[in-house]
Amino acid sequence: MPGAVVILAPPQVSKVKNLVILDNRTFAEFILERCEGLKVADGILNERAQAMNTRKYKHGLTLVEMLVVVTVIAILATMVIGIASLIDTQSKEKGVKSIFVLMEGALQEYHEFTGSFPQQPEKNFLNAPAHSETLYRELSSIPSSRDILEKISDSLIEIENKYGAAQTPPELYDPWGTALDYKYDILSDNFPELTSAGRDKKFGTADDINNR
Ligand SMILES: [Ca+2]
Ligand SMILES: [Ca+2]
Repeated sequence: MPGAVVILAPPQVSKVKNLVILDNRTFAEFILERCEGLKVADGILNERAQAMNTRKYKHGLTLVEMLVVVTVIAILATMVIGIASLIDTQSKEKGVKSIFVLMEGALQEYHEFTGSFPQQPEKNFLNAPAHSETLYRELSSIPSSRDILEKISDSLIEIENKYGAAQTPPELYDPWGTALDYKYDILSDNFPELTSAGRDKKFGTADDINNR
């Protein structure tokens, strides 16, 4: 068409060529530079990972901390064992007092029937099993006393025979397995004396339990 203005499109320039022109470098140099950049970034990431690992190591338990933990566990275990032992002792002490109540009842019945308590004037804890045998034999001879004796657990009577010792008259034991001592002297005592050797199984020590 005559007189028409023809507008030509601007020449297409590739982005890569643009970079080459702007930075005045070859494409190969550009790629190499980018690769270097990636290596640097990779190095930084490695350093960070190492730093994190170091921090993790620091958060682990040191030897001193381990010792503290072990000590605390040992103290707690000792406390638990101590409390269990205390509860066991208290329960056995209550058991002894219950036996004394029954024995006193049986002794009262014996006194009602005979007008006196079984005689056992010797004061010697070494002979406690023999003293206990005397008491058991006497109480068993009176029906109303024997009825009360039968309420006492079999586990507290005649333990020595259960372990194969020579057959001897039965006697009474405390929950720790020591024969109960019995003493009554009509000339000096108002009421018979019953004694358990207590937890330490020895007579004459502070933990002895007496009915008086
Ligand atoms: Ca015996
Ligand atoms: Ca004792």
